[in-house]
Amino acid sequence: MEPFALALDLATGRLAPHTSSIVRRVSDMRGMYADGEAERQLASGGDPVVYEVLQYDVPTESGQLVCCTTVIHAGLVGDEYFMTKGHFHEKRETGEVYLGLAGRGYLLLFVDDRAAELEMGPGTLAYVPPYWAHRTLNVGDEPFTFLGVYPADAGHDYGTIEKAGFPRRVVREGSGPVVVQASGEATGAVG
Ligand code: M6P
Ligand code: ZN
Repeated sequence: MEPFALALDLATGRLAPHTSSIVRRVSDMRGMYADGEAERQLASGGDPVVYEVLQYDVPTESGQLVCCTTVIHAGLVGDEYFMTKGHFHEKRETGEVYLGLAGRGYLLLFVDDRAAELEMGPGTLAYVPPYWAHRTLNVGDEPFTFLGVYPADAGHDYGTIEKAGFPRRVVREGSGPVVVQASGEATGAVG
């Protein structure tokens, strides 16, 4: 791998050039939102884009670092904010760093019976320790964008989240976000 420099637009999260991208719509996230009926209606209606990931690929080997940006659009499925699928790393002992670029978001994390949520905005540097599952979401009216850096051989384990879900959700109550237990019980107002 040769050294390289990319242009990162701090306002939009656009990375140029990028060599791969992911676009996830509501229909790509079946079963992940609490309100299944709202999810089905959105998916069979306009099926909006929930988030996009732009990445400059490097070899998937120990020592390499992936740099990617994520743009989560503003929106709700029922009362739950647009969010990423969320994942553990297949190599559980690898961590990740996020840097908030624009918009307002949350980072949800959990490991075993511990859960955490971190508010994110422009300039927030958030650390995902090894072993913790992580999911981000947009609680604002504008796109929430952030840079992520993680070991290229970390791998994404989505299956565990698809089966077990996250222990906490972030929903809109009135005009702002509230963190609730996945069962629906409030843990206290935030933001
Ligand atoms: C961040 C990083 C990426 C991840 C993306 C979307 O940019 O953690 O590795 O792919 O968010 O999250 P997910 O893979 O959970 O859909
Ligand atoms: Zn990750």
